[in-house]
Formats: sequence, C-alpha cells, structure tokens
Amino acid sequence: MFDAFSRVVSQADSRGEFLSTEQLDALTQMVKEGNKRLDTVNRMTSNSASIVTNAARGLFADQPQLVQPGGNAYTNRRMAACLRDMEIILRYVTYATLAGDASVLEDRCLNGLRETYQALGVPGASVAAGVQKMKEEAVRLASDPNGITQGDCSQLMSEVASYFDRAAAAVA
Ligand code: PEB
Repeated sequence: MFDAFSRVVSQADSRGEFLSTEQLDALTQMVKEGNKRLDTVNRMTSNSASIVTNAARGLFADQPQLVQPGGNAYTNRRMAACLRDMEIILRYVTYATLAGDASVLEDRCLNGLRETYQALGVPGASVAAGVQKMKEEAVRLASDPNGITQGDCSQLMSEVASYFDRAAAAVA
C-alpha cells in the first residue's frame, strides 16, 4: 500500500536514484494544496451515509428488478449486503483520496472483487452503476463552494472521480 510519497520513494529506490526535481515539485504542490484534499476527504466521510443511501435509491429506481423477487438485492439480507458493499467501496475511495494514490483501493478492495461477484451471482454492471452514482454525489458535495475557502479544485475532483471510475471498471 502506497501513498503519493512512499510511491516516489519506492520508485527512486528501485533505480538507486535520488528523488527527481519533478517528483519533488509534484509533492510540494500536493502539500501546498493539502487542505483541499483533507476537506474533500472530510466531506465525503461526514456524508458517507447519505452518499450511499442516495446512490442505492437511484440505482433501485433505475433497475427495479434488483429489488423484486429473484433480484440480487431482494430480501433484507441481500439489501444489507448491497448497502454494505457500496459503503466499503466509498470508504476505500476516501482512503485513496487521502493517500493521493489508488493502491489501497486496488489492493484491499478491488483485487478479486469481480471474481467474488461472479461467484456470488451479484451483477457487476449494477454495482458499477451504483458506484457511478456515488461518484456524482461525492464530487457534487466535495465541490460545493458554500462554507469553504474558494479555490480551483478541478484537478482534485478529477482525481477523486478516477478512483470511483477504477472501482466501477473493476466490477463492470
Ligand atoms: C464484497 N459482497 C458480498 C460478499 C462479499 C462482497 C465478499 C459475500 C459475503 C457476504 O455476503 O458478506 N466484501 C465486499 C467488498 C469487500 C468485502 C466490496 C471489500 C473489501 O470484503 N447486490 C445487488 C447490487 C449490489 C449487490 C447490484 C450495489 O443487487 C451486492 C449492491 N453483495 C451484494 C449482495 C450480496 C453481496 C455479497 C446482494 C449478497 C449475495 C448473496 O449472498 O446472495
């Protein structure tokens, strides 16, 4: 599991080289803009319950067969498992956002998830659709200009979006 710092250390060490100016400049920028990252993680974390439930509602509105008899989210047991899965994925996206690196998400959450869903008969494309809904809501909440210092967060928002996209692509 890497963060943005340990990743460049590992890369430089594997070549037996000092850190490059480009690497140091990129990390300097990341530190300078660190408050944006922490605010984003904070907003996703403190709104996690509503991000999950709204995305799930949207998913079941679009794909009502999931909650009808025979559907994969039918019965409270499966519904609970579904909401929990979405929460787990969101949690790992917040970790990746804090770390500035996708490896924690890849290694601890997405690795083998497609195979798990195939074995369980959980429709991966539907999970991916739910993840995309969480992405929209998380980016909307994180980029809300109300009550926060103003600044350009476009790069950070596309980074956050890319973590959700990775999760969706891993199961679709
Ligand atoms: C992954 N999900 C399920 C299981 C596992 C995961 C390992 C089987 C064990 C269990 O039921 O608890 N667990 C989950 C995860 C990690 C982990 C992401 C990462 C670290 O450890 N059903 C739907 C929707 C979707 C869904 C499309 C969006 O119709 C999910 C939610 N996951 C779902 C369901 C089950 C499940 C299990 C319904 C239960 C399937 C079953 O038992 O029939």
